[in-house]
Amino acid sequence: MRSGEVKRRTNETNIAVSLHLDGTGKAEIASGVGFFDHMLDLFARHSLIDLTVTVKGDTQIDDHHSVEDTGIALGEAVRQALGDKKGIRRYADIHLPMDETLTRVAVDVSGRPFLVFRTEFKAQKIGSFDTELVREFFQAFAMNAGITLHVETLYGDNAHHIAESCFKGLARALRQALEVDPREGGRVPSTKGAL
Ligand SMILES: [Mn+2]
Repeated sequence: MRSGEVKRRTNETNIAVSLHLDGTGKAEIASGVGFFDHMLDLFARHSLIDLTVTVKGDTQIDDHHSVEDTGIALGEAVRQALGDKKGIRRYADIHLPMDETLTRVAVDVSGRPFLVFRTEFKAQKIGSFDTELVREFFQAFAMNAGITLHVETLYGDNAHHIAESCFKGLARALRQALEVDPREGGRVPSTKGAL
């Protein structure tokens, strides 16, 4: 079973993340941030990762620390679950439409953290959620999962749709890239022999 478990505590947040990569998308999410719960829930559903996230954060300030630190912990848990990355597909990309919005997500599960994030929001808030936190989450996740992650929203208007297309696109791309490819025969998918 490819599993990861991370507990992360600072003066700003107290986070527990546990996941099974080869799950069915079962989610138990309590991040303390309503819109972010919605994003993590659909991330689990579309990646088929079983995911439990519990966050106690300083949301009396704002949602920044809770969202960023959850990205860190979730990334660490994915990296832990992947181990030596033997047999995985490694690369995947997807175009994820949501009504008027289209977002492209490409990943390389490379061990080399990098984020390209070309998504702009026309609104600063979705309810009480700051749209700029979407980028903060993707940055923290990519750095700590050790993946190269490119996100580009090609077009779109509605901020809720744009955020959702990014999270669903990440989920669907990871679902492919993290999958074990039987043709790899358990080898590390790199000519270097290590990722
Ligand atoms: Mn929604």
